[in-house]
Order: sequence, then C-alpha cells, then structure tokens
Amino acid sequence: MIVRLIDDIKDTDREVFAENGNWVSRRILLQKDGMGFSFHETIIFANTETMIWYKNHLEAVFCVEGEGEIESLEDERVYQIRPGTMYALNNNDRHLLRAHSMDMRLVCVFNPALTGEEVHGQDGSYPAPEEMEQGCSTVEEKY
Ligand code: 9YT
Repeated sequence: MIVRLIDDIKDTDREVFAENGNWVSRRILLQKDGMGFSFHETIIFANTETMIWYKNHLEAVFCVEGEGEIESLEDERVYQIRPGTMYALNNNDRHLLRAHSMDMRLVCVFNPALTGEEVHGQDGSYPAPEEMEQGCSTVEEKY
C-alpha cells in the first residue's frame, strides 16, 4: 500500500511550478508507482489564464476549492468551475483554464500516467509515453 501526505510532497521533485507562474502541481502518484494512472493536486493561481492541450493523455479534473472556468478551444464553449465540478478531457480537448479571484485547487487523474519528466511542448501538450522513451524535446511552452 502507498500512503502519502501532500505536505511530504511539497519541496520535493514531485512538486512542479509552471514556468509562467500560473500553477503548481503536486504529483501524488506517477507512472513509477504502478497504478496505471497518475494522480495530482494542482493549484491554479488566482487571476491567471493557461492554455493546455494534453493531446497524448486523457485527464479528469475535480475542483475542491476556488472558482474559475474552462473554455474549450474545440467549440469555444465556456464552463464554470466551482467546488464539486468535474471536467474530463475525453477528446484530448485543447482548452483555456482560468482561475477567478482566488486560487483553484484541483485534483487530477491522467491516463496514461505521467512519468513526472514531461514538460509542455511548443503546442502546449505533453509527449506520449513512447516519445518519452525515445528521449523527447524538453522545450517548455510559455503560454
Ligand atoms: C489542472 C491540470 O491540468 N493539471 C495537470 C497537472 C499538471 N499539468 C502536472 O502535474 O504536470
């Protein structure tokens, strides 16, 4: 059994800050934990907008704190996010994620699991697991 405290992840290599300062993500479970998915707590900082495209991963996100919105760049629909809201990027949807006046605390699951080594590519995506094995480019997207 794996038991972990979020406080034990802070200030370790499982805690990653976005280069543009928009978010911090704590990778509670990664590929190496062997669960078949990864599990994250992500804080989206207040009054930010982040463009994201997980073209190689499916992600489900559950809001536990804060308020914001997600705009699908596939059809321009905007959905409000508040505690209790879940969104699932079942079509690898490109999107804009906005936090309103307070930080948004989100719990996220990725399939396939993130290894923790990914950085956003030029198009906002993370590389596929096969590309990671081949040694992918590590250019951070500044969105
Ligand atoms: C909200 C969201 O998309 N979180 C994703 C987790 C984060 N990009 C990470 O851990 O890399």
